Amino acid sequence: MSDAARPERIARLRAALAERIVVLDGAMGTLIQSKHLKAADFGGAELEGCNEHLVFTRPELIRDIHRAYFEAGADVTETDTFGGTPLVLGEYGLASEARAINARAAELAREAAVEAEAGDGRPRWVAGSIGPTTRAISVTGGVAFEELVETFAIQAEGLLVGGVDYLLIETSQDTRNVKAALLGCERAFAVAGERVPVAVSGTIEAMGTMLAGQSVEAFATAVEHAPLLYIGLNCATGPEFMTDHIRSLAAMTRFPVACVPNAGLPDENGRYLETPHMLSRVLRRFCQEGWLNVVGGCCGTTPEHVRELARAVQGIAPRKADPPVRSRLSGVDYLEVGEDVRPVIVGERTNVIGSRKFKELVVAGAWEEASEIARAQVKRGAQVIDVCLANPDREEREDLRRFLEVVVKKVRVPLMIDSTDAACIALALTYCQGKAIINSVNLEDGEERFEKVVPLARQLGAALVVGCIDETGMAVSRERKLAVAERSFELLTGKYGIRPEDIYFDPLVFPAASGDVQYTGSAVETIEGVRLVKQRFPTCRTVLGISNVSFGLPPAGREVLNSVFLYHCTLAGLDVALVNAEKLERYASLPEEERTLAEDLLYHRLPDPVTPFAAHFREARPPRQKVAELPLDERLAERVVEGTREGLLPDLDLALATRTPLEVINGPLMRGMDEVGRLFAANELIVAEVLQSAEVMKAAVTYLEPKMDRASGATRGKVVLATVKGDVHDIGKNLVEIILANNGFRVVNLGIKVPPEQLVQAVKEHRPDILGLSGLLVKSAHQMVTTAEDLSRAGVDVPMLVGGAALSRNFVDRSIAPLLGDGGLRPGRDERARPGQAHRRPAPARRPGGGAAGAAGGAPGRGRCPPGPGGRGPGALARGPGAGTHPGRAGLGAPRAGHHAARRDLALHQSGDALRPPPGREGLARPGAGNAGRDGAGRDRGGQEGAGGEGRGGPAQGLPPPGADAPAGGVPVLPGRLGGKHPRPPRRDGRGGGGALRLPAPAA
Ligand code: B12
Repeated sequence: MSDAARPERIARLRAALAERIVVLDGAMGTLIQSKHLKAADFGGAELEGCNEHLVFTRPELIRDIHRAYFEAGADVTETDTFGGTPLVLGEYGLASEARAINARAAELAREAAVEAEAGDGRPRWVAGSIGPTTRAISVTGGVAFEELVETFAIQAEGLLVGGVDYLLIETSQDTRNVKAALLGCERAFAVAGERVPVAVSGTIEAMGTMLAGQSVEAFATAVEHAPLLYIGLNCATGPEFMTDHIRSLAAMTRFPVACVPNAGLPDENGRYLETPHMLSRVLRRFCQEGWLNVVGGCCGTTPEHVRELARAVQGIAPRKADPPVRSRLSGVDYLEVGEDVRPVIVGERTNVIGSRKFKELVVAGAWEEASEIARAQVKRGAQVIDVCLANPDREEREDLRRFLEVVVKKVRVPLMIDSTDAACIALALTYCQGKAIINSVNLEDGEERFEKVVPLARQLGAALVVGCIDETGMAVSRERKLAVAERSFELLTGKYGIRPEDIYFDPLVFPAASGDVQYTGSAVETIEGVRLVKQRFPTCRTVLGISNVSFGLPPAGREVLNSVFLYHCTLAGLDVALVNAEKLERYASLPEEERTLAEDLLYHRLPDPVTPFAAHFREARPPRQKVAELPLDERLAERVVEGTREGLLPDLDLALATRTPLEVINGPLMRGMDEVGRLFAANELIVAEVLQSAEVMKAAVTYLEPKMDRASGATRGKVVLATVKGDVHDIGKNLVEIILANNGFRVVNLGIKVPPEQLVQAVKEHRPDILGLSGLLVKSAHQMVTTAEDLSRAGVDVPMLVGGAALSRNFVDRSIAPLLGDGGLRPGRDERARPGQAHRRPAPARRPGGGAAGAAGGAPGRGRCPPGPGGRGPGALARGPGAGTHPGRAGLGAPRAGHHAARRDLALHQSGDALRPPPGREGLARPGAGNAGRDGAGRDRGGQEGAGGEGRGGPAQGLPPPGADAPAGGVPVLPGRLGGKHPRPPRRDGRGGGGALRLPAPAA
């Protein structure tokens, strides 16, 4: 191939991707395996199993495989180089031949492509296959990041020399490996003096994540910095199982999308059983849905699969990418920094400058304990962790390395890399599986810092905190903050190629009460600066280090000022806040007087607002009205609102003297939860505080559960329950579980964030009589529609019960029920329950001094969601005689004793008319008469032990961190697939074998 031809070929490939669905070839490894080669074919016993060496020893066989795929209708063939890095070839003593092997492999594929093109005049392309190597750096370790970069660079060099049209980083199990491969490709381009496009393909295992733990969203976010030819998924499972991952990927990425499945999941003998027809039927549907630009086959697929596939997708228009612009971050978990999650909380305690405890642990080299601080912050609601190891007395880089090695195994949330040293930032980014935020860059020394740091964000993938500082110093006034932001924006998006949604402006916080005159009145400038910057750059985000505002004040006053400042910044549009969420006073609980003192200071309302503020907090604060003095029900609600367990259990006992446990839950406790929701929507509580309230609610339910009536004999039927994908709310679902279990149902609780394919599997495994879905977010209502579609397509014919705050009867009837077959949502005897009984639960009486949204001086509370018509309708089971402790509510009542077949007994119930947010609520009803007796009705923890179920097992159980269904902080390490891609025959000497990742023993 002449050099001049390659750019032209690449241009044609790009054009083809926009015009039609491009077809990749099928498996290389399994096809080689099917030839039953002998040791001699590989070049001797020492090389047996080294598929890549066949390009020297059996070139005609490899060329024939390419030919066969082209002849079957493939547009692209992949080189026989899956294990072609020196790292993998080294296991056969072939490391030094890596360049030559890759070059030869590319030549063979090119020869076949040229031949095929000459035959029928259709263009053909060659993808240089780059496998994941035998080490996944986050999982197996045993390799340094730089070593990976170098090994991938050598492979890419060979592939370029041999004439590939693009490089395909495939079967990716660990995004740190992918990042190393992307850097390796860049290194190879520099050597070759020529670039080709790069595509990335990840592998989502049957458990729903990559081997190193990331979901498809977290993975796509982690590589979105690279200008990819396409992004896709390959290997692991058959196509059906990939449905949700591909749909999610297609919904979010700006790149073309590929789906390259195995011919099904291999059976116990390693055979792939999906026929060409089965595979192509599913992929055709994906194309018709508008999800794909590229299709192909992985392990187990043959030229026959490709032939049918090419035919099946012919004429279908490719996906047109039009994803919404979103600010995305990821660690192992994915985080979208959008309007509905404001303010995202960044834990600031893993910072040697801000936390003495952390600093001391670092000095002592107590890395485990130091990283426990990060974990504790996540557990208490931090959604990002700030990491700063810049102790001037120590070697920052080394400390950072030691700390990151431990912390990335403990926390799943994205990291904020807080350093002024570019080398430290670069190092830190190599430890992040996902997309971190760099804190920070600014124009203090002109563009110097942009020049040093911004390229790192572009090479390794990160968002940027951009401080409002320029050559003249830190911007104090709102106008200067905006001016610096405008200049930074122009430079970053224009000259440096940063996307607006990856810019997090920091309008800067100054001590409002330090006595330094230059900062007098600076707090209101920051608040208004946030507002101006957000108005000017709505696609960008804003971030503030909150605690600085109160520097120099008495400790009690600091936490109050921080809290009031955060509240006003959030109203002004703040997206991300660095705070110590554990210490923050709850804004909602502050006495009016303290709010006013704080607001006077922040808004600089008096000639001297500092003195009265400091005096108030220097003296002993006047006691607030004691919760203990409130009437019993208000007390219970208040403990939920305050997030405190103090006195909770004795109060529950008191309440039980006159009411059933369910009445206590549906009454004061739910009123407390509703008030939490209201305050949350009004920005008066932050997510960390809501978590504390949720823990109190859970503790109360745990305490009350054993005291509930139970039906005898768990024979009414089996229910599989789950909170839908993307949603972590589980209190309601767990309550439903208790009610059902107490009424004679066996419940399999799959946990939170359960994707459709896991539900399909659970239905197959558990064969339930009812499938119960819970979801509280508006997007969860839509997720239920998607889930119902997938269930119906998978032939699941189980009645479905749905519930949660954002659902309405109307939505369910119109959008979900029609998707299910006859066995689906059916009106049952509970049709008697009136639809549309919207009910708004009154908020508990506020304490004197406990202000409402929009308190003095503040703007009116800005809800996270537009006010709905009021009223909400959680799903209800068949409404028993005693249903509804609150008049006008369809209750989750007990099925009547004597009704046996769950399918007949239960039906879905929703009320209300529109898809809308809370706050009205339907209640739980007490078990119907005749259900007394305690038999400890069976409840299964997940049925997928260790994977999906968040479990309520046992009293005072911990809360899963937001976004994590796995045990807090831990990154799951799961067993690898047997065989891997392109499996190799066993080696006689038992060594090596390559191809599959070597993994530690499955975690217990
Ligand atoms: C506690 C809570 C949290 C806790 C959840 C802890 C946990 N382990 O569940 C935490 C702090 C983690 C949280 C996180 C978030 N939350 Co939240 N959260 C709430 C809150 C305050 C209470 C929910 C609750 O537990 N209620 C008590 C239970 C018992 O009631 P329930 O869940 O409604 O269940 C009843 C019925 O709905 C029904 N039901 C429920 N499921 C099912 C299933 C079946 C089969 C049946 C039959 C019935 C049924 O029966 C139950 C008993 O009556 C609500 C506000 C509210 N008042 O609902 C907001 C709320 C749901 N959250 C909200 C938001 C925005 C979020 C976040 C996005 C915020 C953020 N900054 O990150 C994240 C979302 C994370 C995610 N991906 O899911 C919004 C949703 C708005 C929207 N438009 O979508 C709400 C409405 C708050 C608000 N007003 O802004 N949240």
